[in-house]
Amino acid sequence: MTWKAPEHWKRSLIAYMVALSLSVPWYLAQRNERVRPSVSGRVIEVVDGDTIEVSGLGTVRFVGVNTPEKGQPGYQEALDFVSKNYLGKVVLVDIDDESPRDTYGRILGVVYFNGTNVNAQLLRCGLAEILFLPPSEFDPSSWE
Ligand SMILES: [Ca+2]
Ligand SMILES: [Ca+2]
Repeated sequence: MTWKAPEHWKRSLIAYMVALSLSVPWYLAQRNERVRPSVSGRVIEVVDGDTIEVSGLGTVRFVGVNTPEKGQPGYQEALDFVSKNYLGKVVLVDIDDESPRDTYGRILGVVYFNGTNVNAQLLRCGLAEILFLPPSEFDPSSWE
């Protein structure tokens, strides 16, 4: 004796499958728009030691660190370092999920080049100091 599901069960199962197949891509698209884990682009301008312009993305501020401002000691060194090593290169930006942009509208993120965390590299080279502004996805104290 074989058991057969009633016809209305089958219909509701199909309706459920259809709803699921429609909602999953929608959910992923929503999630993607909100989080956008990492975006790649070319460094088209180095604004200063901790701020770059990335094609297709905009102005990116290296999160978790700060390099000296114009007129302060170390400003030129940080600017030259970033220009020499990353200008024209394609980088991957991991946008800060907790604070995607700062108050100036700049994207906050960790910049990677060939797998190297550039934010951490600036710290290690003594060109930047930690600047931790919560909430942030990243903990710069774990980079050194
Ligand atoms: Ca992220
Ligand atoms: Ca700075």
